Amino acid sequence: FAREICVDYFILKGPCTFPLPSFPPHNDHLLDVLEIISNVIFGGIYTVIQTKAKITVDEWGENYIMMGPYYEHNFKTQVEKCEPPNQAIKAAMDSLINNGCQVHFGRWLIEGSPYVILFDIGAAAWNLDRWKGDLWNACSIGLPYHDREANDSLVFGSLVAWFFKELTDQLQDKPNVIAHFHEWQAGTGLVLSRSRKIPLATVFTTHATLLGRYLCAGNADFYNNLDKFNIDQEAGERQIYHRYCLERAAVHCAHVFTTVSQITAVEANHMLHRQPDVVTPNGLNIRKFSAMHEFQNLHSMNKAKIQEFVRGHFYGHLDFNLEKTLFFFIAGRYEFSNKGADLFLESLSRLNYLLRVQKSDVTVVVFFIMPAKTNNFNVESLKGQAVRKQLWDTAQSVKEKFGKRLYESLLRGEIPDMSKILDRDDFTIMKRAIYATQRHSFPPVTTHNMLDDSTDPILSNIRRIGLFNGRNDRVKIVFHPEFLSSTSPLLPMDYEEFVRGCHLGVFPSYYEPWGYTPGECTVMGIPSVTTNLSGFGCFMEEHVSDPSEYGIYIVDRRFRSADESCNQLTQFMFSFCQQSRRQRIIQRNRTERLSDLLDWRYLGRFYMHARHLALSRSFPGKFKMDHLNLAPVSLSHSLRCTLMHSHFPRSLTMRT
Ligand code: U2F
Ligand code: UDP
Ligand code: G6P
Repeated sequence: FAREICVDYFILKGPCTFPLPSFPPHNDHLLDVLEIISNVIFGGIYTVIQTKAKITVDEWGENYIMMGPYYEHNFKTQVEKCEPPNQAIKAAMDSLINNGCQVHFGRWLIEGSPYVILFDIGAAAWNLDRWKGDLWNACSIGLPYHDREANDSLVFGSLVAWFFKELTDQLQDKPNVIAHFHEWQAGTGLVLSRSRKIPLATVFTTHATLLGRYLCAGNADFYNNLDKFNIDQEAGERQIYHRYCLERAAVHCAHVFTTVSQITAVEANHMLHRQPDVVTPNGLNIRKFSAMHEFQNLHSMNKAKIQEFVRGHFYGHLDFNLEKTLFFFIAGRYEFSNKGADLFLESLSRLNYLLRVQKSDVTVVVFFIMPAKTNNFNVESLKGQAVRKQLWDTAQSVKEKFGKRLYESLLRGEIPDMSKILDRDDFTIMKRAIYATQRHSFPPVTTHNMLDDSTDPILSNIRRIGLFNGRNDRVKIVFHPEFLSSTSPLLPMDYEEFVRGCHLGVFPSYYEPWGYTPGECTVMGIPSVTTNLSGFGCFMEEHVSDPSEYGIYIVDRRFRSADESCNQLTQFMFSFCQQSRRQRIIQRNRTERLSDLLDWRYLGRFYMHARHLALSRSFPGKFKMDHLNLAPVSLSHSLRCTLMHSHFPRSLTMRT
């Protein structure tokens, strides 16, 4: 462990009070870990499951299996079908299949290649009414017919519980099984398994509480009133009472309950009435480059791609210097106030004012990457890229002619008359190309045709603050209401490339149990803004003594008024605009050095701890905490040990 982590200890604050296991448990008991997720396609939970696979496979090998719903297309494109390696699993699957269910087994083609068991919800949906009855008998929760997601989760959960019954019958009391469920959609399987007394060690992780998400999105003063909400009534009014009951039941049925951050632990205590046993912070798979300059080069290459897009998008208005243009962005689920887009827009308006009155030569292009309802790219944005392409082609063809004539002239031993080397036709072509770049409107704020243009919160606020990409504006806005893809005709980059090409990620969330986006920036060496209401921001504040030195700017949204937070964010961005290129390069190097702190190789230990705790609670006769080597190890102690093995030059105190 000590040798795995290479973070200089003096950037870390005091000891972490959390007990960490020092070694994996003995494998004598042939444990199986089954991790159950439901309908997660994209977003943070997907990132957790996908990135954590590698270290879990390293720990458990063939005994680690993920379970989820079956989607034909995903199965065909991402899973390699194979036979279960374990006879008991095969028998349990066969038992379901012989009863008319469809269950698939394979390897998920991601890093670590974990095994997956996938249950076809549609093929088992005919059992729905009967299984609704079973759920009612188990815990008196009824599901309305119109809530498709809740009904699907019941079918999925019933299949999972049935599978566990068959599996544990096969195993008798030989190996023990740990089942780890994520989110309420998977929680039904946990509730049913426990009510049927199936011998499993269970863990339930919530990545956000249902009510927390709803209440915050509704503009409630959430954190000041945590203990005052009438939670049953609030859930009822939002017509999510049954979902909330499923979530709360899963939380209370689990042997071990975990959540992703301390701030969500407090929230869960109030919204779900159980204090989490373990906080399991979200990590990432850190890919280390052999040299610092490699990730700096990636920044440079990807920035050039963004600059190309900007050349097209702002054609006819390119009166700003691209070498002095900074790219900021916000990305994620489109929850306008939860993700802090409201605060961001207001601060951008103030930043624009500051840059203008200071007559700054810096321009900031801000990207909003948040999926909304659209019907494809708009004509103006596509035209921008076509115009840029045309100018490029014109320049190329004139360059060819110029080069050829120059070459021939040199062969004749003459230096040509530069004013005559191009003829009238060439000038005509160039003039036509320039005339085509005239436009009578401002460069568009959005790249797509929005379905709810008049009511869209980002667009409405842009209209209010008047940031329309005018010539005098130093802050320009591009709202890309779709996640990025390398096949886009407009901005052909995937998300990772885009992040690397930007200068600053801005994520001033109000409700953010963890928030992967700023962490992803960190590991790519891109500075970012987060808040002390996000799990990530609190984690950094807890462990790093001066996060802003390392390119993590934490906006105080807890103890300041909205206006003060807005000014603070404006100031962060304004100071950032005043940095020189050299300062930015140095800061990126420092940011990247924090990435070890976010590596699953270290953070995965909290998941290990949760599993051990679940074993000791569900099978107390077999597993005791001390058998499981759970002597408390403090974070700073471990990190201090690493000093001796540190591969890094310890230059962290260097100031820019
Ligand atoms: C928490 O975030 P979640 O992952 O639970 O948020 P979800 O709403 O489940 O994320 C999935 C979203 O991804 C979006 C879509 C889903 O709602 O809007 N989406 C999409 O629809 N299509 C795409 O192509 C890409 C995305 C929590 F809020 C975070 O703070 C935590 O970091 C996270 C992990 O613990 O859990
Ligand atoms: N993301 C993505 N493509 C995009 C924008 C975002 O794949 O164009 C991913 C991003 O990498 C991150 C996730 O969406 O992993 C958002 O996670 P976060 O925890 O910030 O928020 P959540 O959506 O889970 O609330
Ligand atoms: C990287 C590259 C440098 C480039 C710099 C631009 O560090 O290695 O060659 O000059 O990026 O930085 P900037 O912050 O101006 O995009």
